Amino acid sequence: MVLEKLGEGLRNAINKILRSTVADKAAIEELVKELQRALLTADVNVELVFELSEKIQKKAFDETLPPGISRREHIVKIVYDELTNILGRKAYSLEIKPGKANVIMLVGIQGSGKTTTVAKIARYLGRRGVKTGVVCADTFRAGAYEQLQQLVDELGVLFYGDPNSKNSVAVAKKGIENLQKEGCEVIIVDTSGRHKEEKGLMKEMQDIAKAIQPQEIILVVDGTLGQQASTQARAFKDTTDIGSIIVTKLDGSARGGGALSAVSATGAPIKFIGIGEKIEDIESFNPTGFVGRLLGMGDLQSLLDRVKEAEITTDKDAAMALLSGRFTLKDFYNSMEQLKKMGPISKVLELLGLGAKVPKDLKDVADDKMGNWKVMMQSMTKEELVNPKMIDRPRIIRIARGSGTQPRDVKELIDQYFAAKKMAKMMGKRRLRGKPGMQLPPGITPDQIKKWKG
Ligand SMILES: Nc1nc2c(ncn2[C@@H]2O[C@H](COP(=O)(O)OP(=O)(O)O)[C@@H](O)[C@H]2O)c(=O)[nH]1
Ligand SMILES: [Mg+2]
Repeated sequence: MVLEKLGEGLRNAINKILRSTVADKAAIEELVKELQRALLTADVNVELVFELSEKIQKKAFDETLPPGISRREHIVKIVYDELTNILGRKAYSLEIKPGKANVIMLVGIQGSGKTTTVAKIARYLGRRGVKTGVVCADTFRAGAYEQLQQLVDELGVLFYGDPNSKNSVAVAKKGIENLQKEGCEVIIVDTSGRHKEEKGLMKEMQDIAKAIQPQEIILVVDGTLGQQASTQARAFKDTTDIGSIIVTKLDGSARGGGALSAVSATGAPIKFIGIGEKIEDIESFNPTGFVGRLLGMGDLQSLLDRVKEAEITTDKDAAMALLSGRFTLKDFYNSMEQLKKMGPISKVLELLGLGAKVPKDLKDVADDKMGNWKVMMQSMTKEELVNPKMIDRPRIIRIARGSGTQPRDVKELIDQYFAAKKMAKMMGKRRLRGKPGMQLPPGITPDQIKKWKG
């Protein structure tokens, strides 16, 4: 299992909070302490760990709970999100342009796992139907040629090398030429990495890259280095903008978590991870899935699904409340504000499949005028808020003056309100009819819904 020890530590911490009777301050502190211990043991950078702890502590109490989700469950979701964050969140993949030979060059210091990884990627691509060839351009290390040849021997992967040449650039060029003629879509070039320090390695890389013009250069980094891995990653990222990274030896390494998070913190995309000595021990790296597995998918996945669902329900119900027919100006404002929390209003309505049905004005206006609306509403009387119909021209002028806005702004708010109301009348009846067991968004009561429905 990859990062076994880290996963165990994280799972223990999470199970503890899930089993606790109350998720109070003390329980959160305990959770954070255990997470810290697990992460620091895995050599994750201290600053990263403290940043993560702070975020978890803050969000644990600051965020509104989605309906039907307990504080404890919500906290687990937060932990999951924050862990994913330090691993980069995004998944990257190899980009293979069709109709030409894509040259990929692997670099990295000796022993990092380049040659093994060349063969692993060749197999990986071959199994996905990509015609792949490999070139041994390591003319430095004795036996490099045989090593790669043996690794790819039974894979149906084309191989090029020249055990008698000492000129790596010439071999690389010749290999690419040959394999191109054979119709390879991807050609992977293995290099020697004979320079041990970053500077020399980068220079060596640039020399070969200049000669063979690869589409992509991949730095292979040894995951057992822990957070030290970031030194190479950073030097690499500064040197090339067509670079991505593979972190190897994450199987059984106690410091792999540190390596992954530190490399990810440099902003260099991690495309694969090496998880064993065997040729099939490679995976494309997907931070969300990876963290899920670390934390022990099964139970966690259903919890995450439930939180997500509850969040979507909240969105929907807030929208429905907005669209439910008879509401006061204040209800209108509250609902819009609720929606706004979830993102740009136009986006939220689109997600709900309502985008097309909502008047364009309302969508455009709502996103940037709500601050003004609030001030104007503060200048209205209680009666006006409940019954906006009574707001005539003199009242409009008074409200505008009181809120430091223009009468046309006040008029616009009122128009928007009536537009929303009209639309709601059309849709609300249909939409709100019978929704047994419907979860109400926080702050909205069944009575309110009844009132809105009329
Ligand atoms: N456990 C483990 N060993 C690996 C992994 N990748 C490479 N190795 C081992 O690391 C050593 C060096 O690998 P090699 O490919 O020759 O490195 P190179 O010098 O960069 O070409 C070999 O013993 C490999 O079997 C991995 O993901 N996990
Ligand atoms: Mg090698």
